Amino acid sequence: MRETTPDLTRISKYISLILRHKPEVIGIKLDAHGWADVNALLAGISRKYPINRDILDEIVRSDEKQRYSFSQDGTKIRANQGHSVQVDVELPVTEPPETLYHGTAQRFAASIEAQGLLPRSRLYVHLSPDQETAEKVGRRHGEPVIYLVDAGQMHRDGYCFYLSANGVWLTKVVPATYLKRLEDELKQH
Ligand code: HQG
Repeated sequence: MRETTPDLTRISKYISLILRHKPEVIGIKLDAHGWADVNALLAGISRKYPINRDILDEIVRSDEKQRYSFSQDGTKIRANQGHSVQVDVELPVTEPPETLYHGTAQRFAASIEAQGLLPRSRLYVHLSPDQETAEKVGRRHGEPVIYLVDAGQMHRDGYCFYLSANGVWLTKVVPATYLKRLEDELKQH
């Protein structure tokens, strides 16, 4: 994943856990907008991994998905998207492109085609701007399948879309009627 050292990847995964899902693992709280105090985060992580502000800066700077942002004054940090905890990261409502993509695993296909896309443990369904990104997301779960999402029609029908600071499209649900499965081309490769 990350091209630098494996240790940074491990620390970054821990930071994702803290800033998206379980701040309590290091005894901190996120504020209503998802921000954590940088010093409190560093103190908490340092009980498990060697870290300092320079290392954190490097993790944030080099993250290939730009998962984290600092506040303007640099004293706070938050995840740009992906939360399961109820926070409002002030995502701008944004008009989506006509088509967005969702990569998932084959084994979820029947359920998705019956129920549509649901956020499951996260606050939103995550959608990708292109097929290639969706394929990578799907492969995290198993043999991938990609859905085309008729985001333009959803938008015209009144569904809200949000664009995260790192380019991930988010929406609450995608009813099955707006989904089209990209037929099994990927399996040929
Ligand atoms: C599936 C990564 C059955 C859904 C990525 C997905 C992304 C259903 C899984 C971000 C379903 C949830 C999010 C239904 C949805 N029945 N399965 N009705 N509706 N699902 O990990 O979208 O590396 O919570 O298809 O790049 O895979 O963590 O969501 O397979 O942007 O920064 O339920 O996480 O970024 O899985 O990934 P996830 P996701 P990070």
